[in-house]
Amino acid sequence: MNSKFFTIESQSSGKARAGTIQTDHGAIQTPIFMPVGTVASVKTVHQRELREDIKAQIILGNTYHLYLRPTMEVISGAGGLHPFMNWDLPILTDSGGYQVFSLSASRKMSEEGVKFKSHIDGSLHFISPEKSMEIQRDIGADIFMAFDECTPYPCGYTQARESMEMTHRWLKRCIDWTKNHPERYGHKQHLFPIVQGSTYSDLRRQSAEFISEQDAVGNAIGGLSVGEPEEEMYRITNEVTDILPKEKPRYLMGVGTPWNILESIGLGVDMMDCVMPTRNARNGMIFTWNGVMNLKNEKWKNDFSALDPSGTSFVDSEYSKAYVRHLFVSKEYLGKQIASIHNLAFYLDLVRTARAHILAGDFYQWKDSVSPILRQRL
Ligand code: PRF
Repeated sequence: MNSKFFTIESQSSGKARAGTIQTDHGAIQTPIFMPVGTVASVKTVHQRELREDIKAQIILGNTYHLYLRPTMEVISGAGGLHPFMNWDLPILTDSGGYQVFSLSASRKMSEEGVKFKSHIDGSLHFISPEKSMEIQRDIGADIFMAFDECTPYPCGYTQARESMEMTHRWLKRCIDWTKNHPERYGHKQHLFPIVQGSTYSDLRRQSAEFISEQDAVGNAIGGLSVGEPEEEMYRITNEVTDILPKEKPRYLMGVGTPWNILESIGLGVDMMDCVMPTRNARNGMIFTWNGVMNLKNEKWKNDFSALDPSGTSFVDSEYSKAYVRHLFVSKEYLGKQIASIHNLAFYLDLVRTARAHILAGDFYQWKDSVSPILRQRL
């Protein structure tokens, strides 16, 4: 069964690989970028645009947000998140812990789980590893994440070790719960464990070995892109992908810029997600093969050329730079929508092109050729 979940089609001379993940809601061609749809909505973007224009193959949802609102009563009542939001391709959910720490008004963690106050109405809640599994099962995610603790950066060695050890104990509880409870909606739901260990090589090694031993169908790398220097992120990613089983997909959580994505693919990462394309779009920043553009800039005022002549989305040819600048200057919602569609289409084009070069056997040469532009500091 495990071998069918992920098939590697090509492994280039380095660690980059192209493959296919098979879920009951369809196949995912890797390497893949997964748009973030935190509250059952990829902000400003219709499901139809995601599917038909952007060509997203899988999107993310968040346990923390969906549990608080609209609540599991509503999502279960709808028959799960797929029918609720009318998205019939794969969905991956994050487990909640990471969002509790970044969003809730206050929280208290113990071995048992995390008590927290809702960022919406201040109400009190408790999520344990078991509860997180139950919620993600009820959401109907095709891939769901283990309940972990993401250490901040910087993090002292002892704290990083104790946190990692608790993440491992929580993982065992997630696996136990999952084994003892049936799936809800008739489609397969797969648990991915998460490697932690901050920036300490020995902890990362220990965590990657422990996670590998659990024999899940896929594995994730957490605790990165939390403020550490980029070189540290690449170093740890490289050390962890050396240990995680080659024949299973590897998901680097919350990464990153277009350049971070290409570097990570080069280190053997298969799946990535980040709010950057949509969040930056709402601030008027778009990513293109010719570098980043700030759409609010005066210099586009009278530029009636296409938004992005090298872009793959309909918005790139149908609207001009001057028009989209005008929408941003006028604070029109449509500006945010056009920029979000553009950025997601660019991120999907980026990973699709990376995949094509892996299959063609020249991924690393191609990456070097686009690095002068894509490596620009934001
Ligand atoms: N754990 C979980 N979700 C995450 C992270 C993590 O470490 C990160 C770290 N960049 C993003 N999202 N569960």
